[in-house]
Amino acid sequence: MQLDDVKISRAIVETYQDKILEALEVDVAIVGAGPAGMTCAYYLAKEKVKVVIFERKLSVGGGMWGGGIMFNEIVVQERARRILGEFGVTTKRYEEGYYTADAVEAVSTLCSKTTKAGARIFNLVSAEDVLVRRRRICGLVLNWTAVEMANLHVDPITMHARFVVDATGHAAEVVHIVQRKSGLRLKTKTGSIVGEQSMWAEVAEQTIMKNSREVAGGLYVCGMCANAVFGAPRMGPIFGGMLLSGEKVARDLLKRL
Ligand code: 48F
Repeated sequence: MQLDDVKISRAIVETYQDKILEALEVDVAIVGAGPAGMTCAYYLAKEKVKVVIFERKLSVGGGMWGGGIMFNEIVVQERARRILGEFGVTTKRYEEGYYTADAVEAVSTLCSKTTKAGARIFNLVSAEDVLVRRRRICGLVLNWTAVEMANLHVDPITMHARFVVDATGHAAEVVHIVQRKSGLRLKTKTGSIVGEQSMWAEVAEQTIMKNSREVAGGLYVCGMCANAVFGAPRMGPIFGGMLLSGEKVARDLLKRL
């Protein structure tokens, strides 16, 4: 059989069209395919929840690839090692309470298990706005990252989700949009984004659990975004909190879906 170049193109266009159409109405839409967003999607997809992730960049993994200062090893604490174990990521004991994992193995395994569990990841797509109806976040406004980068005046498309999760890391992009445009009061102590504090792993890894929750009707925060929004420290290259936060938001959402 001879390969038909146009058939190859047709196969891509038709299957992508099916995928994106399927993604326009979901239970949960997650913005950001970093460790927190992927973990959240994994635990939802495992329970047959219809979940999609939109990721701005070409590659998934966010800040996990580079470990600390580009030494591609991550650290997790005892509590979080269980999650890496569930994914099948190898961990090595460094000292009591400290475990390391290869950052590349961690990202690629998280991504593989998350997509195989049924979560759909759309890379090269940015969330540029939200849908707000009856004072509730109920969807996203999406555009190609290439459009954003080229600063082209091209209108976006929209999708509907019963819940949206901001997993955009330090930038907390979705919550910033909601704060700027919706007029909604956030469920923080000030009613606005409190802002991230300086690095303190011990406090950051504890507070992230209580900060990983609903911040406005229909909108959850997870991962570093949770601490940035509720005003807690950053934690640097320890990644246990990202995994535990993703799992916690998934558990909370499962109760509501
Ligand atoms: O930054 P990121 O890895 O967030 P995370 O999962 O993990 C944080 C850690 O990497 C690290 C840490 C804290 O000290 O331990 O920072 O909370 O992943 C966030 C992802 O969101 C994407 C971005 O490209 C990245 O891959 N992203 C950000 N804004 C948008 C977005 C957007 N508007 N639309 C789509 N994707």
